[in-house]
Amino acid sequence: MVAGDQLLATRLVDDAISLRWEPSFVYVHLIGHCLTEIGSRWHAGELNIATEHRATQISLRLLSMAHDSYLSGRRIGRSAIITSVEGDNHVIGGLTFADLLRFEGWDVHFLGADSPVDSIVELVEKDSPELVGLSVTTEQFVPNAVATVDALKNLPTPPVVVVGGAAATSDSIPTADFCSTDAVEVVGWTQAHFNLDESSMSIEIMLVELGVRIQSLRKDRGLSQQGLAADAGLDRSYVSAIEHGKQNVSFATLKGISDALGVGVSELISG
Ligand code: B12
Repeated sequence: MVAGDQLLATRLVDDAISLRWEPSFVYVHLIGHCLTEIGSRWHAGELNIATEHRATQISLRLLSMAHDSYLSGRRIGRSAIITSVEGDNHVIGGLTFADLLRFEGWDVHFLGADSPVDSIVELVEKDSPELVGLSVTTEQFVPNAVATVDALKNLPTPPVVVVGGAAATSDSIPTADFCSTDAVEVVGWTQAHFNLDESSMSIEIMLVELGVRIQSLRKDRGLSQQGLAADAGLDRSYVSAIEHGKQNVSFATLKGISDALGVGVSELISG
């Protein structure tokens, strides 16, 4: 990224995705870490602003690629609005949290950088998301984070508000429901807060997840839907419906599919 070699950076991230690294690892420890390091070198006067800008643009491309690869179509029927606070132009931390939530099945509206307090409040009133995530990276914008949280908490039906980013601390933003500099920690907190563990998953969501797993295993083996259907003794359109989570399946069907894919039934169910 420092050398501006977008092709090589793309190949590395592509490899990480093919090896099925956890999305949080690719977002935070690979791409995010590079940016943090580049920031330190810029601060130390070793890199100029143009080099840092170029790295940021490469990161945005890499994140978009990772987003498209990891998104599964899983939906849990919860919605969130994520944005950086008024004045703050750093978007990548907020985008990281937004995408990690999307991978958990949240319906996420990401607004990007520098959203004025009033406009955030207006949108929240209109869309009524269950969760609002605010990003604040530089300390000078902490008062704007506080003002946004306070305005949201004064709404008749206030959303849950989490604040993240390098300048987010519970001491400076006491009215937020949760503050952390670590997006993965906030995803965990959110899932627990909304009781979104496996046992609360609806059958509908479980079928979507099952379909995604079957499709991914089938593709790994270079099989077409027709090929899998033939091996499992099923109709192609039936396999298509299962892969899209639109078909409840019997144990016998699951066994047929797992045999055809060469995996155990338990692997199909729990991933
Ligand atoms: C890229 C960058 C920029 C770009 C941003 C472009 C863009 N489109 O995002 C630009 C050029 C605009 C920029 C501007 C400035 N920047 Co700048 N920037 C950076 C840099 C190099 C990378 C930031 C980044 O994306 N990091 C990677 C992400 C993944 O990390 P993160 O933001 O910390 O996010 C993680 C968590 O904090 C958390 N998180 C973040 N947001 C949220 C939100 C929610 C809801 C949740 C749950 C979690 C969460 O999740 C992420 C993963 O865990 C950092 C260096 C650094 N150490 O981070 C400096 C840095 C943040 N910038 C800094 C500074 C000083 C500035 C400027 C003031 C410089 C200037 N004099 O003009 C301006 C401020 C402009 C403004 N009005 O905001 C300082 C901040 C120092 C401080 N503590 O106040 C840093 C640390 C550089 C440094 N070493 O001095 N910057």
